[in-house]
Amino acid sequence: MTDSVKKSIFEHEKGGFDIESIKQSLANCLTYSVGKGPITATDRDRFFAAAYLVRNRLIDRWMETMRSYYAHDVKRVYYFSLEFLMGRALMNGVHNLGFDRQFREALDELGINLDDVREIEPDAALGNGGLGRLAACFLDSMATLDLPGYGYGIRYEYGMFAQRIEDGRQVEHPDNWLRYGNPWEFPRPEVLHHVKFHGRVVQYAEQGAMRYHWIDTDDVMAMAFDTPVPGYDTHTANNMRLWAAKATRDFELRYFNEGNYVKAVEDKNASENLSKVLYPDDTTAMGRELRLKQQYFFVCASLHDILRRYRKHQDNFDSLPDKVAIQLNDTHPAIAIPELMRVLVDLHHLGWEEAWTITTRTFAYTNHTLMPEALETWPVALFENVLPRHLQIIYEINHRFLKDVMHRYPGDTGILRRMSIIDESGGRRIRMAHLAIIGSHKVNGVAQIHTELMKQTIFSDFDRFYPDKIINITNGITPRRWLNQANRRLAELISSRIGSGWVKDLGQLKRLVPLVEDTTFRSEFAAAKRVDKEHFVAMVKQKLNIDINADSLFDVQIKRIHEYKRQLLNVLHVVTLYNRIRHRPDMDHMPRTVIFGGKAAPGYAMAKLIIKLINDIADIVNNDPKVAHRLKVVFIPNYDVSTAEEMIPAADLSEQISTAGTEASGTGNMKLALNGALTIGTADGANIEIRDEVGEDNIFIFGLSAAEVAKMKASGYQPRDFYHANAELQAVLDMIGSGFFSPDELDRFKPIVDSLLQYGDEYLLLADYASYVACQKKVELAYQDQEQWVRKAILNVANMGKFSSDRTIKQYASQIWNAEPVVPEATIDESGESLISTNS
Ligand code: NBX
Ligand code: IMP
Repeated sequence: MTDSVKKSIFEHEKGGFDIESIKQSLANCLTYSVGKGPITATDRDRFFAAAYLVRNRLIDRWMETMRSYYAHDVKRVYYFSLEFLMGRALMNGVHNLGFDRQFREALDELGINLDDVREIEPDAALGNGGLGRLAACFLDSMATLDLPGYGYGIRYEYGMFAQRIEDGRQVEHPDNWLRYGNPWEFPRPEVLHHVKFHGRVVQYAEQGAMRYHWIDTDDVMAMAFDTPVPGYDTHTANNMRLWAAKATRDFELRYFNEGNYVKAVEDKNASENLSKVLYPDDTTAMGRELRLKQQYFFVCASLHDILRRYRKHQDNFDSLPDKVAIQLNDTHPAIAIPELMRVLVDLHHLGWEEAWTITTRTFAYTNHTLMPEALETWPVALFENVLPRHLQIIYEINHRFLKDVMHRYPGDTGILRRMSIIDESGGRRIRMAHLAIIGSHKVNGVAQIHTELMKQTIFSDFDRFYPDKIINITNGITPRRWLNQANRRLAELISSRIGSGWVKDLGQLKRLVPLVEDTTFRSEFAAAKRVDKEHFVAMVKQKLNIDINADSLFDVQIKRIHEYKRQLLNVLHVVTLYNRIRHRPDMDHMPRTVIFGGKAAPGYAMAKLIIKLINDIADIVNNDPKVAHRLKVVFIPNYDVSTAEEMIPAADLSEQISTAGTEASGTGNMKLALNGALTIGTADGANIEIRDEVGEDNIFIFGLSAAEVAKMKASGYQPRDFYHANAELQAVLDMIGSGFFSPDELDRFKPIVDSLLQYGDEYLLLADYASYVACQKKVELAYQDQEQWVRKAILNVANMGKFSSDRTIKQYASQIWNAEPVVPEATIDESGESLISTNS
């Protein structure tokens, strides 16, 4: 290749966003990066070429962003999370770089079908649900707002399992997402950190101070993989750094020297297992040693990486909290608190008090759930074995903390017991939430009601002890992925009327409010929804061979399957409608399609049985000639980020029906409302704030409030009273319990009915049933007046501005991180000379 050819390839790669450059670049990437020509290339090859094309256009921004952070020596924000549910990156990259139209046209001109290429990309599904997707939305917002924000986590080799439905049941399949390679990641084999486990602690006095050494450890290496995170319509591209476990060299040598080659390779495998798989449970704390090791593994590597970066400019730790903010995504990374203490005290010989001040000023903790089974605790004995020095440090933190508590509440032993990091009831366990609160300067809940309940219930002692520590920051979602990308039709309609400023400033959607009076706008809005519904109809036909009717109300519940989210309450309503149709077939029944999607934790038998129940009901209802297409039930398999992007634009009704007081916030509720679905929901989580924004008339709220739930539980809730008082409810439960929907196994669903009638109905389905069914009737009446319905839908979209994750992130930046945006500038001049020293 001549130099001039090389140069022209390079020029194409760096940059052009016009159609010709994109076409040229796609050909170049196919040839020089994938190694295929146009005749032999498969759709996968074309996907990789497209990915490299996008990636090449990101790299300069990414490097310039990193350099400008150094140049300005800015305060960096580090989001520590065991989960990042990123989804696909291709169109997000195209979109955030702002060349959607050119990209589509270029592919078109080359005769390449964009959908075929786009759908090759596996989702990056390194998360379970809300908590993991929130982390992904936050990365998008931090980059878009030019905040120096880094994601730190684990590069799981297997992400969230793929769900298949076989004979109506969930079957889990491994998510081998890296099989064909990941074009977005840059391996950094030189960025390696030692992570220690097990071993023992020796202590000795040195110059009048006690020193601690953690020795005889089993070590694992953490190797960095970097992924650029592009902001929308800005030069900023931030970094997400994920760690993969690698065996240490000396580990291998030990056995090789003993001549035991096979054992060496086996043990190498064992240590590399650390980053093998994501734990697929989103509400139950995992008391497993491997999970604890995953947590420490990524926390240790990340902290060392951060301190290395910090020390390029600083020779002591005094200004660490002015340069570094670390946000703990739930308690999963809370071990970072004793780890930073260990580094400062044991390795750098700071005094305890000084180290503690630095540590608490650096960390902040977000709580995502009040569910008792999700609150992480670890057996002391396990900790002692895996992280012996950290256990000592936790004891010291606890000892000093309890001394302060004792000072404040002399003689109150109850409060010491309640607030201690160590739970002494039963086996001794470490309460990670207490550690996280004590070691952070701010703790936040994720919606107003959630934060209030946190302060009144699980953390009430802490709220009294640290009056301004616990604050609320209501969740949000990125409007880039969840409207502008996922719903092109609606996005373009909106932009045609109010411009595209809303994409970065979602409050501008308010300018749609006057357009509810505009008949053209209303009919265009309805038409956009209609086309999205038809797309969904085609998808369901193709994937499931079920015929659904685009004229029916699309009633959608998509989220993890969990008893507290009450998919079962929705099911009870479905069977109620079925009975009404069966018993009065000649009456008018409004056509409705009830659509479910969601995964159950593999070990959660009740959730899996609910999936089977939905599918068994679907089989009967969908094939009953009496129903005559007025009711359809569909379970969409393998609900993930990409499926969500397909389903959300087609929804009319959004089911957000958790027992009041159980759903911390919810973010699916925001995505659906932003896409013009009306919500039927309880006064729970962010539903309450959505109601405040869109107005009572444009949302369907039913059921007990959180306070009423608490009161009913306290006064001895009797689900059977509700069963006996309501004939329709009774009929529904009797049908399910006696095998109407499972003629091949009559008592299949008895455990479900028993959980309600025999075992106390923990989530108060029966108490809310009548109110839910009545509310669904109101939904039907509203839907029958299409003009009014469309007005309500528009007002939902128009009033969702608050729920942009940009607003959320600005609040974190000002109320917790004290971080400022940095507008990156090109720091490399034309000749390629760096303008900033890169000496480290
Ligand atoms: O976090 C979710 C909540 O359930 C949602 O209400 C909320 O909108 C979302 C984002 O804030 N929580 C979640 O996905 N997982 C956990 O909360 C969780 C906590 C501890 C644990 C496992 C999962 N051991
Ligand atoms: P890290 O911050 O050391 O992980 O490096 C990330 C990126 O930041 C590097 O690939 C460089 O592009 C840039 N970078 C690293 N160190 C320096 C520095 O000292 N000055 C300017 N840029 C740097």
